[in-house]
Amino acid sequence: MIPTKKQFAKRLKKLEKEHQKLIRRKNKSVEKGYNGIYYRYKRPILTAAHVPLNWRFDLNYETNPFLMQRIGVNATFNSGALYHDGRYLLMVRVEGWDRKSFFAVAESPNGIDNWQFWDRPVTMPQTGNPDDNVYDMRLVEHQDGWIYGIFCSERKDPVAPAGDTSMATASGGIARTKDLVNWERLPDFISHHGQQRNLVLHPEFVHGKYAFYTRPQDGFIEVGGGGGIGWALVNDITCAEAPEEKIIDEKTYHTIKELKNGQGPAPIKTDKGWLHLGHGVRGCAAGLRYVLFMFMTSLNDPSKLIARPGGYFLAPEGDERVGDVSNVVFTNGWIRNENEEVFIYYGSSDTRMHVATTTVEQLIDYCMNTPEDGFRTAESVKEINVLIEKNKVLCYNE
Ligand code: M1P
Repeated sequence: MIPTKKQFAKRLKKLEKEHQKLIRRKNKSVEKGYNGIYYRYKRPILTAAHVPLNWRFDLNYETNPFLMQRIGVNATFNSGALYHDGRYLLMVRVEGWDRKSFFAVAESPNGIDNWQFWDRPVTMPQTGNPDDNVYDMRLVEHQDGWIYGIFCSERKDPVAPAGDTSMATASGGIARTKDLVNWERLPDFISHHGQQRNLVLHPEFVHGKYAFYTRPQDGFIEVGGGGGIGWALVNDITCAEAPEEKIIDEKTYHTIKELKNGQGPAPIKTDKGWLHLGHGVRGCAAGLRYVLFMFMTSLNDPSKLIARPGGYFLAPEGDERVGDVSNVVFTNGWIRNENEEVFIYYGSSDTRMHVATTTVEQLIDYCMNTPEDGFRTAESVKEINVLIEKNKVLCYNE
């Protein structure tokens, strides 16, 4: 039976009420399990259900009496971030039921909760070679005055044999804007070292050039001989071509980045050096495991590592471990505000978004004072013994 207009109106009211309740819900940091490095939060900050109702439902009784969802949203994850004029903004990767990802801006008054999407998703101009899919945008306010969006542009591989419906290529898409609404698309990044995912623009000129963190890879999934996080200087961003890519953070046997690693958001500048956050991937019987890790580079030379804390910084926990691609945390956005607080935005299992909060001071301390990976069990045990010895001489009187 076709619902009456009255029933339709009642259902719509209920939907709107639930949606508003979800958006307005407060989030709280979790004290339990605090590690002194950052706070996690009780709830995800963005889910598919946060996406505006008028992007998904035809709200007209005449054309949609069953109030069916006409366009489905599957996930909201891997978001770029920008702190602009005191506003906390995320460039969210929204994935539809049709598997296509697109970008949409969500804004929060405090960086933690009350995230609300802007009126429309981003309409990204195309190059002469249209994207089949786009995702994982890094937002960077560059010294040149533009806000850049650097993202992965995925296309069907033109050399895929007939009948192969999965071979794809990944390239670094580049676009710029002043307001996150109107975008100028620039040609894709040209690499001479294979495909590119996890391309990130450094926010300042280096030797008068644009500098990029790259991730050369032999294929769409496998990095192969690609090696790790690369560094490339580019003369002109309107036709970005990197003649050379130097690996600055290599993937390494028996570490959290044994199979691959990638720069997360653009690094944060501090008086002690540049703070970097990235993701590392290792294989195990359950498949690939994605975790976050940190390092620091020199202020004078952002391609030179000055601190390499060993192990992971943040790994999937509890519900974060389960989703469309389980056992994954991934980051491409963080914000440092005027109080030197840092908001780390991360996606879990390619499904939803979370935040963790800390400070610049804590992140520097973490990077400078966490032992490096010794690459062998004996070295790890040695570090624990060093700590036990150090703690022996302590005596806290109440
Ligand atoms: O599915 C896990 C992640 O896989 C890719 O990252 P990487 O290229 O390092 O393997 C990306 O597609 C990322 O979006 C995704 O979260």
